[in-house]
Amino acid sequence: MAPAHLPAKVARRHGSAGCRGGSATVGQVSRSVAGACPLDCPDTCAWHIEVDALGRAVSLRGDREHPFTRGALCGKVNRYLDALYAPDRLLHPLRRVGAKGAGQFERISWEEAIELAARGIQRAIDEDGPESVLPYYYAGTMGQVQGWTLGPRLFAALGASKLGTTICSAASTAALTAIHGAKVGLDPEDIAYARLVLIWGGNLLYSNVHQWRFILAAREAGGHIVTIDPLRTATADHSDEHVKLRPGTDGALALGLMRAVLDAGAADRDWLERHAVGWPELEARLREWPPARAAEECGVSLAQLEGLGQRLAATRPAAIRMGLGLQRHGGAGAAVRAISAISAVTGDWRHVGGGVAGNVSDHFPVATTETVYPSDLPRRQARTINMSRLGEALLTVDDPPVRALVVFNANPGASNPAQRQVHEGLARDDLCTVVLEHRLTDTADFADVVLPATMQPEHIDLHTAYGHLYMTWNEPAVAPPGECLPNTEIFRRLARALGLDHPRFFDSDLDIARQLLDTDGCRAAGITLETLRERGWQRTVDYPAGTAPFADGGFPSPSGKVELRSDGLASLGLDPLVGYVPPYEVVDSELAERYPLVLLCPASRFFLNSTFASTPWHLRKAGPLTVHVHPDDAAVRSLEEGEAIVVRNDRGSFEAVVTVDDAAAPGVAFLYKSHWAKLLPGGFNANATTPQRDADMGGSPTFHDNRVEIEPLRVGRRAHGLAAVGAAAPDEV
Ligand SMILES: Nc1nc2c(c(=O)[nH]1)N[C@H]1C(S)=C(S)[C@@H](COP(=O)(O)OP(=O)(O)OC[C@H]3O[C@@H](n4cnc5c(=O)[nH]c(N)nc54)[C@H](O)[C@@H]3O)O[C@H]1N2
Ligand SMILES: Nc1nc2c(c(=O)[nH]1)N[C@H]1C(S)=C(S)[C@@H](COP(=O)(O)OP(=O)(O)OC[C@H]3O[C@@H](n4cnc5c(=O)[nH]c(N)nc54)[C@H](O)[C@@H]3O)O[C@H]1N2
Ligand SMILES: [Mo]
Repeated sequence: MAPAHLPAKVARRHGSAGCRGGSATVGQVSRSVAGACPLDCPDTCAWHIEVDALGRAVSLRGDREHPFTRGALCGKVNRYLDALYAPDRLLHPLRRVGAKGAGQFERISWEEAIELAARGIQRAIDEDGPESVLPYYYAGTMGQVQGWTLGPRLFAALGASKLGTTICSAASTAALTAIHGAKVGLDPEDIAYARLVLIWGGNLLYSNVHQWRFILAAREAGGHIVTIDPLRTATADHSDEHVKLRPGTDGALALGLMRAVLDAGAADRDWLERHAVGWPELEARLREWPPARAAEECGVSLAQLEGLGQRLAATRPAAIRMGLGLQRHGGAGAAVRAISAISAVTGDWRHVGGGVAGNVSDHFPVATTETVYPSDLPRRQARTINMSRLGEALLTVDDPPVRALVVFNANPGASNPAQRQVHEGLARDDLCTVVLEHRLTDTADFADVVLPATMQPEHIDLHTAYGHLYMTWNEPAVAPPGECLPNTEIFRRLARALGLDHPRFFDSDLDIARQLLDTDGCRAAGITLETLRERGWQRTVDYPAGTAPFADGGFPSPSGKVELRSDGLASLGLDPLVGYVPPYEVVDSELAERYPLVLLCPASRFFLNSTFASTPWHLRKAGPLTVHVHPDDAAVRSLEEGEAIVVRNDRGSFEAVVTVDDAAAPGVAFLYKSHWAKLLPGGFNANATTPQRDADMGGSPTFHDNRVEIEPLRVGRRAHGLAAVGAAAPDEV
């Protein structure tokens, strides 16, 4: 394990993203290399890795000059080097020797491994056509180069099934695109200027920690901070007000609040007339949403809803920081639209610090599509498979069936809904599965071939962000261990083995980065590969923080306005007007008889999805898989603090321990995602119960719209393996 406590006396950078020298001996820092945290998180931190004379990374710290992340890393990433040097790091290609899922492998050479993978893919193509090949990937790294470029390019050229990348935020994307034209909005830095902040469906202190500093700045200037969440999270605890609404009813809350603004005479009619489409229709619809109706639907008191409505009517600027938790429900897209509409109704876009900050990644002018599908490379049409329905795709799709699956930057065996189906599908004997990974995950255990991939300090990458407006460069700091290769190089070798010879399959990582940056937007922002490598990070928009870029409209929608009524949605058969779509299982009273508890499963403080879920420090800090149950619900079921339980519904079940608290309302239980299923006593995590059902927009999954029942694990009261490692050592708290 790398000693993480060595003195980090290094030349302070501003400028070179590359190396800074010093005459160091072993263990002493000899150079500092600038990079980016690759994790799927809004914050995309700029970091520096200190490397010793032996070429080992010895410490890691945040870049103090980065305007958004400002030198602090989160607790889990402070221990990133534990994961880099963890004993479970894969160092060599492997071939499966045991049953699928058993995790038994033997070491093979790269030549054999690539040959095996290529043979599996070719056989699927020969027998069932190219659509029987499915690449499966997500944001295990958010790096643009190691992420979704050479792999998708290769598979598109083969004519493989395309992947609908829905698992996280597709409903939010569809809704933001419908209302604003793209994923754009309030600069998250500017929330410091707001005098009212609504933190809506996001647990910032766990999953967007660097945002908090800007919220504190707003509060120090007299701002009022409200968290809207069914759970009393740490974020809610640190806010001035908590709206503890019924899960999945945010759209109704937004309509009730807009109605209150209207009733207070505070709708900004002048701004709406000039910069919105559909206000008269929305105004008419708001007449159907008196605050009392909204309060009842959301399970909040009328006094609280009216109080917040009056505050919203009276306070400018008001900022909304939208998380993604609220859009893991049936009515997700409608909710994101309705919340976004608030800022138009209040005219908040006029003001610095007013408006909605959801996903802001479309402010990054990178040429993703052009890079993945270069014009000189023939591309074949193919069907799309929704990644959130992977279980179904592997078990029931037969036109053609999926015969070869290539997984990278993702761990669907832990992170996907309908986990039993996913595992059953992965266990199919007639499926060839290739997994590019750092460790033997729940998914890799089912692979025919496992290919060891590099981690962030070992490869080049380029990062956009979804929670701030700075592009970041990642320079390799250390040599890859063992035989690990970057994803890109693995795809080059695979292309060659598949007999492909077009030069676009062999572009270098720097070529790809250059292609991504070849846009007018980058030119306007003064970003080139050279400037980015030199400086480490750069702002991606051509206006500074503290600007209200949408004060006079200019949204990237077809009309250039906020589209409260969207023709695009109408053409999809969806309600064109901002409105409310109720959740599915939350409001299903028949289902509630059998499964009385709604189970939420949001971001864990110490894992990043299932990343870090095998690293000892992180695992110890996360503790055993623990379901929080309200005292009333615990009493009815005779559940005692700390006892082993089974959580189940028709889709499956998992084992956990219970803790009794009132963070949620009666009828709502919760736990944090995503322990590795194979490290849990029953072999499944919460996703054994989560539904494979699309939300209203985008084919998004509905992880939090999930009804379950909980009972004590009576069979022999099995002691929970993880409970033993659950207690944190006192010095680590
Ligand atoms: N530490 C850590 N950070 C992470 C992650 C992680 O796993 N760990 N994951 C990363 C990823 S991939 C993502 S997408 C983001 C996710 O992070 P967030 O955007 O914060 O999303 P969630 O964690 O799903 O849920 C956030 C909050 O929404 C609440 N919520 C659930 N249902 C509803 C609802 O119906 N209405 C409202 N108003 N709130 C609701 C949950 O109780 C939770 O407190 O975080 C990223 N950052
Ligand atoms: N119950 C429940 N489930 C959820 C959610 C929830 O709220 N509740 N949230 C969902 C959300 S928001 C998301 S985004 C998904 C995330 O689901 P996934 O995208 O599957 O994320 P992880 O489970 O973290 O798996 C990422 C894997 O990528 C690997 N990886 C990282 N970098 C690289 C690389 O450079 N090369 C290669 N080859 N591999 C790499 C890591 O080792 C890790 O195993 O999970 C979803 N699952
Ligand atoms: Mo996500």
